[in-house]
Amino acid sequence: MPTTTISTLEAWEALDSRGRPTVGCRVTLQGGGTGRVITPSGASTGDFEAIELRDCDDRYDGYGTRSAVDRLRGPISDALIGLDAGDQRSVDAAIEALDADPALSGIGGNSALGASLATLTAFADADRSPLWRVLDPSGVPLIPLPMVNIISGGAHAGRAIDIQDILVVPLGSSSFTEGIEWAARVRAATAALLTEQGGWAALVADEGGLSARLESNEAALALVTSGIERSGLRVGDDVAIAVDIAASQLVDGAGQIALRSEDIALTTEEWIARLADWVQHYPIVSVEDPLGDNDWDAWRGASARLASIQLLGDDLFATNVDRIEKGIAEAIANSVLIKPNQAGLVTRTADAVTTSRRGSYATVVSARSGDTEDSWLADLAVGWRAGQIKVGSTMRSERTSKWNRLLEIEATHDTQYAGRAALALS
Ligand code: 2PG
Ligand code: MG
Repeated sequence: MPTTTISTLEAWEALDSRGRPTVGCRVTLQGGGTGRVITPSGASTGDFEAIELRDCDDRYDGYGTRSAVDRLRGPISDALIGLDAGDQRSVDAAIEALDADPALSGIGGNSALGASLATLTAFADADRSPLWRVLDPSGVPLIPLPMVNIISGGAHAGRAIDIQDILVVPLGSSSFTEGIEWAARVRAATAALLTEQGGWAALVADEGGLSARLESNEAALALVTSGIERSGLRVGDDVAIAVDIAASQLVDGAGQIALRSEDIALTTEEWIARLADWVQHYPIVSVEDPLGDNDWDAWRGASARLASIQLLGDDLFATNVDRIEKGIAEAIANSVLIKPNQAGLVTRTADAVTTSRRGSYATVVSARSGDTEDSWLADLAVGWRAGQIKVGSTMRSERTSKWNRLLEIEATHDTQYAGRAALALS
């Protein structure tokens, strides 16, 4: 029996960074290797992602995960014990075989990801290799370009503004270490501007970004642009802006985009025109989920109109190979957000990265708004050579654990920095 045979699987209810229950899982191998993970959880979840199992009872407002933990201790454990952790595809196939629903609603996407990732990290432990090295056995480690949250709205900040995330991309930086310092500098400058504007409480949102009630969505874009200026960095050359509209949260009953903080609803054509106008006036290089996750026609229109910048599908693609293949075939968007818990399994996530790359679509590995102190996401981004990573802001430990892991890898290895070239810009 190889020393990497799975011998035990343990599971427990843990808490995520929003204080909601999630799933902890530890896998131990015959030779003593162990892997332990706590899974993340989103707030602006799309319709096409793997489904989390929740207890829907009196505890934790219904968010309890005892049922997910039971699946891990019972059927998932029974299916995995005796399998080789070095054969991730067979491990994931054994988890998939327990559920007739591809969205994993029976065993839970949260339980499935916990077991799948704990297996991968246990194998890396047994191999005495960093996790990224197991995924990229021979390459010079490619450190991703960060996308860093500055202002939050939407479901992450009490809907203070409608746009969910306004982020910065330090595209002129020559290393990750420099890029993250630039992003922190812009965050501090933007916070100082908010304070000076008077009366605004710069609250910390779910992902560590600033939150404030501004007069409009555009005012938030103007504020971050001023923050870049104030930080002494060159607007657009050193640091540019990315936005995540998370539009699935904004689509109203008539299929329009409702900007509730401004009390208006726009047709998708009017909305795309407005976005194109913002791209002209602000240093925006990346727009994520500008439209609802089922409105392929409107996405087609946006793909033509916003072709020069990175158009990123998150809820649209849901880290799902079939949806990414459809997007590539129809030239919809040009880049893919990669979230392991949208897919529910390591191999599904890895296949989403491979499919995107085959279609020349850029990839951005992403944390969730409810995340954990784990840092494996940083290793996945390096190991899969994703090129870009989005983790939230430069504060709150569930965010800095990922940045810190990238700082560590860059400081202790000969690395290559993905930098500006990772962006899907034409
Ligand atoms: C997103 C993520 C991370 P959530 O929409 O990209 O910012 O948010 O985890 O709430 O889906
Ligand atoms: Mg998103």
